[in-house]
Amino acid sequence: MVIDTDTAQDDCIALLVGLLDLRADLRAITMVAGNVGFDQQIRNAFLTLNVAGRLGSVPVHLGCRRPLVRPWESAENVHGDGVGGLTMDMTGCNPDPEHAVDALIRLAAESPGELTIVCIGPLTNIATATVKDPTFVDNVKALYVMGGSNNARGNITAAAEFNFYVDPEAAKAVFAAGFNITVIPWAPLTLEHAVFDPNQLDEIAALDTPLSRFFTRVCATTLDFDRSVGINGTTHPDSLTAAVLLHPELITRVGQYHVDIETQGELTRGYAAMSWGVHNLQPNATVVDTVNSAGFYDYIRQLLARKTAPVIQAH
Ligand SMILES: [Ca+2]
Repeated sequence: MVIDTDTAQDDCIALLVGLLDLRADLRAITMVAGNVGFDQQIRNAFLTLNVAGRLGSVPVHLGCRRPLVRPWESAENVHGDGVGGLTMDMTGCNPDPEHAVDALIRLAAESPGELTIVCIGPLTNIATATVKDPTFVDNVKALYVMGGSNNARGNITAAAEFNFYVDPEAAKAVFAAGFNITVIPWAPLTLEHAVFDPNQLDEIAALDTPLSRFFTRVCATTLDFDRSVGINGTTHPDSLTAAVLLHPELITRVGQYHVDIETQGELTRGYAAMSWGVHNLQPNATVVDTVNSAGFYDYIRQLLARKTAPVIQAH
């Protein structure tokens, strides 16, 4: 697997899933413009590699620094810097010189039909790879895409979820390209099944491992934001996306949908129209409707209970 990420808050937890789950074979981390400033996202990825004790073992490839046709918009009002102010000495933490789009194309071509990409940021890199290499779609086994809402509320606007809103043209292109896609939507799935409540956050903090301390710090800013908008806990769509790839038994119901992305709407830029089979549209995606939320929480808690050995002291 590869994780394509705009690394901030739950992206970091998704990276931990890819780095620490014994079922995962994480070949690369690819970076795309999204949540917070691009250079901050790079630092966040290396901070996560460090706390996992995996610095130097997985390459970080830098990808597209802005959406296909629109200016970049951040979610820094939600996530701050994405890691709760953590810093460390980045000496020796160098991204791989190969561009993320080229890395995605190469990794897919090296093992046709075997690579799954966990897409937890805007889909700019994936759309670009699709344009650059006509064989990319067929070489990729599957995309697990965090984005959109299934006939439910957005987050950055009433209609739209952030990843699809930031680069709607990329999202539209990816859903039209013919990939085998599984979608992990923001609402209702994340809001109903992937929010850790205050008791669960206390349990995680009580683990008092390097990973649990990292989790608490990284999620603190987003938790403040979530509470300000009426969500009583931390939201985990990205780590859920990685988790259900590795543990499909966590999924309790899916549906087949035709998914298309609004690029022109006056009020609905980035809206994902998820058609449920009655509009004469061929399904192009499997959308996860429900998961075992207690099982997902237990999985993350057990992951964070592991004792890792960070190489560099973070502050
Ligand atoms: Ca993300």
